[in-house]
Amino acid sequence: MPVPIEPITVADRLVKAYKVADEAGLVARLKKKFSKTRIAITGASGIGKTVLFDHLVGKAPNLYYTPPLRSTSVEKANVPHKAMSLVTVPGDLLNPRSSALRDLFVGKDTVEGVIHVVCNGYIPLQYNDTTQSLSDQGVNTLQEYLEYRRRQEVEDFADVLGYIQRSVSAGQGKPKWLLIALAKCDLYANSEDARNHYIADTQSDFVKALNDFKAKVGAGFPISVQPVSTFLEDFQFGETIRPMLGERQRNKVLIEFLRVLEGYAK
Ligand SMILES: Nc1nc2c(ncn2[C@@H]2O[C@H](COP(=O)(O)OP(=O)(O)OP(=O)(O)O)[C@@H](O)[C@H]2O)c(=O)[nH]1
Ligand SMILES: [Mg+2]
Repeated sequence: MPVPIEPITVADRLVKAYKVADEAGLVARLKKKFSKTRIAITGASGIGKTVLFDHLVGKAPNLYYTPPLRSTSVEKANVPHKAMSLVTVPGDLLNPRSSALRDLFVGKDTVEGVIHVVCNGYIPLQYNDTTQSLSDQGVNTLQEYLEYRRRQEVEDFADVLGYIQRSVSAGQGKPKWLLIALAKCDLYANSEDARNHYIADTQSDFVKALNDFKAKVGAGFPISVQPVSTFLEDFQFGETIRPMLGERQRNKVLIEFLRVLEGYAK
């Protein structure tokens, strides 16, 4: 008597094909290729997050690239050909910022890593600034303006570090690293003052905030500081500061930044 042959359905074939691919390691390789490391870009308003984001996700540079207006919501995109997806947190101290920070730093959807942007105070005048309001706060010269903005940068930095630290302490294992971007470095590349403020001077408010954070999350938490430059534009406050990098040097700095970022995203 002939043995009955079991009919093989399409579904059976697919299951079999999946099993073969899985055993050969192909499924794991494909998953790795298409799963992106999610990274938040944080920092105060006007610090350069969206312009950096646009350069990393391939929206810029192009001939017609112009810097965006103040962001009012998060921006999300993948970095082409890299296993990374980026999300910016609008810097303005209003609703979109706090809800974005909550979404990105609390719960199981917490980001893997953080790019925190600072720019040595080279934040353009904001919509609510007037000469009078600045003068009332003792801000009249460029030096006073930069110091005033750097104080705001530190406040914002300490706030974001608080989010990271609470998330790490909650035991989620995320974020896993922090990359501090010294953005617009074309405007202050040789500045001893900037070097001291961000790196060397343990008395600077910035370094103090970072040391406080390190003491809380432990020495093993990876942190690095990397200069970056994107849009070569003059900065004006009383006097004009011109970018001191040419396009080729800018590209080198940007590529180096991407290389460091990629090292974390692997
Ligand atoms: N010289 C110079 N200027 C820059 C650079 N990047 C950004 N800028 C200037 O900084 C401005 C603000 O940059 P944005 O990226 O819009 O700032 P943001 O952090 O996204 O600000 P919010 O959207 O308000 O949170 C831009 O309009 C440019 O004028 C840079 O690399 N070099
Ligand atoms: Mg923006």
